[in-house]
Amino acid sequence: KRPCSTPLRFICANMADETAKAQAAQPGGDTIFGKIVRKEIPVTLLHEDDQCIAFPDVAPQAPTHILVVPKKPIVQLSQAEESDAALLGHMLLVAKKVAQDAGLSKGYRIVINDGPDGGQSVYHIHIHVLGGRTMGWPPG
Ligand code: TR5
Repeated sequence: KRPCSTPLRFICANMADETAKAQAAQPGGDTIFGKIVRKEIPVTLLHEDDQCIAFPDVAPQAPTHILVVPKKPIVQLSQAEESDAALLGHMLLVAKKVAQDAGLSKGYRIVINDGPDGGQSVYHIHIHVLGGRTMGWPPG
C-alpha cells in the first residue's frame, strides 16, 4: 500500500523538475526571495522580525512546508561567514517557532540545500521546515 495517494509518476516528475531547476540555477544577483523580503511580491507571512521572515513554500513537498528566509541576502550556507553565526542561530529558532505554530508536535525536518548537488534553486539562503508526514531517510 502506498503511504499517500499522490501518484508516483507525479512525485517523480516533480522531483525531476526541482532537480532540473537546481542544476540550472546560478548564484549571484537579486532573487525572488529578495523581492519577497522587500514586499515587492506578496506572500502569507507566518513570521517576521528584524532579521528574517517565514512563509509557505509555493510548491509544498509535505503537508506543511515553510521557508525561513533572512533579510540579509546570504547567497548560500557555504558562503556564510563567522559574523553570520547569530543570524543563522536565530533562523533555526524561528524554524522551531513556526513548526510549533503549525502544530508539528510529532516532529519535522529542517533542510538547507547548498549548491547544485544540494539541490539549491534560489540563491538566497533559506531553511525549509517540512512536516505533517513521516519523512524518508536517506533523502533523495
Ligand atoms: O531549492 P531550494 O532549496 O533553493 O528552495 C527554493 C524553494 O523556493 C523551493 O522549494 C520553491 O518551491 C520555493 N519557491 C520558489 C518561489 C517561491 C517559493 N516559495 C514561495 N513563494 C515563491 N514565489 C512567489 N516564487 C518562486 N519562484
